[in-house]
Amino acid sequence: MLRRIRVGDPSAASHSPGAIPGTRRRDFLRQSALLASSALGVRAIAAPGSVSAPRSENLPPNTPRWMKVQGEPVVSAPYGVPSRYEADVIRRATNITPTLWSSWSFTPLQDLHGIITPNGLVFERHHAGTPDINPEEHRLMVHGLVSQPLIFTIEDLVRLPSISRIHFLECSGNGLTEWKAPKEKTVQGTHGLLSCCEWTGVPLSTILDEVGFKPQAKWILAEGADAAAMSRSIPIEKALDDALLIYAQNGEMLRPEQGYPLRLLLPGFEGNMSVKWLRRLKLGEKPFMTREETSKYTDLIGNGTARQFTFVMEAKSVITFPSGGHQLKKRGPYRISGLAWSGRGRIRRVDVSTDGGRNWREARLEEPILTKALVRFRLAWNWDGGPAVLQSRAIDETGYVQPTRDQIVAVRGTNSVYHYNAIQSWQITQNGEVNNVHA
Ligand SMILES: Nc1nc2c(c(=O)[nH]1)N[C@H]1C(S)=C(S)[C@@H](COP(=O)(O)O)O[C@H]1N2
Ligand SMILES: [Mo]
Repeated sequence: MLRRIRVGDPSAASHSPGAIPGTRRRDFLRQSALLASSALGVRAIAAPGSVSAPRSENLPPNTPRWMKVQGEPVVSAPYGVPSRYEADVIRRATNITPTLWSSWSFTPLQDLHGIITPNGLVFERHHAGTPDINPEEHRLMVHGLVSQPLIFTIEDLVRLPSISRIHFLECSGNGLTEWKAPKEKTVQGTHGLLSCCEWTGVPLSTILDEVGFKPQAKWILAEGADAAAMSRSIPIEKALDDALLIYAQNGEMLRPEQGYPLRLLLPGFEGNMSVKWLRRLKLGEKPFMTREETSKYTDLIGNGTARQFTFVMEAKSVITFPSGGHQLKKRGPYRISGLAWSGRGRIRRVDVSTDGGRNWREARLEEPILTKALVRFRLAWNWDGGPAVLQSRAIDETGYVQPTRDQIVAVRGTNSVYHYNAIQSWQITQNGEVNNVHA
């Protein structure tokens, strides 16, 4: 026989020690339960007067199976992994590269909460795969226009004064498939070359002081120890400002894919300049004109010329719920949620439109709002069951406004690969499907 349970009923409270019986609490819970049921298609849990009809022996009012036996013993997983029910929350590789060595995988932004990307889900971009580096055999050499060239071990570096900072890292190729027509189905594909970690390391300025850089030194060549020997020229101003030599990520040593045992991090700059597996810094007077800044990482403009050294990732935002591939089950209240970021500093405001950009409402920005970091935004929305087009627009502290697609195409044409930061449109159809469209 089915039992009726009322929230606040002392018999129900036995399994929820925090429950406070009382009318106001009961009303609040009732409203939340009803809201949850209408917004998410979840059953109203024990809404007063309702009969709970369990579809499984583990649902209320039964005692679930997992309360009747002991669980897994401590340290069954010496290094913990997510629940097996989260097996779909994974990086996914692009299908547009011919090999998996010079390729990339995307962060599943649709499944993440808050602003931090867990280490196992940080997108990867390698030009020649991930090297297997023994930290004891790894060195950082600093030379060129310096008074004292030096070679550092990882141990040497870790002993120097370190700091931790939360910053986003975005590949300048994020969204490259979207220039001409909407292509990727999900936000993982359209925006997933993006991560945000707490990075720990030594300010590059500290190392430059150690080696005593000469006044004529204006650029630094950074070289990786992978088979691609990935190399980029870094302006000295950035090196002295907020550049970091990173050895740890979200509290543990870097993951091999992220540059173990040492990487450069240039907050707010295009991802490719944050050289992984860093082995060499050479100070010089001029940019070194490496392959990655001549043939690659330049932007063709409509008039046949190209831009070079487009370092900064301009302000951008995207709605992650609801987003491509989601299915809204019924009309009613939803909470739109998404991410905004700017390579120039803090996000000041995010606006959201549900009618393809005709009307805009200001979203709520969630703390913390950090410089050159992802910011989570949210907005309540009532879906009336009709067609809708959801968009978000970021404005950063410099006053820069994220462009519409038409605006960026007017300035840049559609022959670029990198630095696509147009407003993203998610179309909601009458059946509640969510699609990537250009609006
Ligand atoms: N040595 C080296 N550094 C590198 C790369 C590389 O292939 N080799 N890829 C770059 C590119 S294009 C990007 S976007 C970022 C990606 O960092 P992640 O793999 O940690 O996400 O690393 C950059 N640093
Ligand atoms: Mo990149």
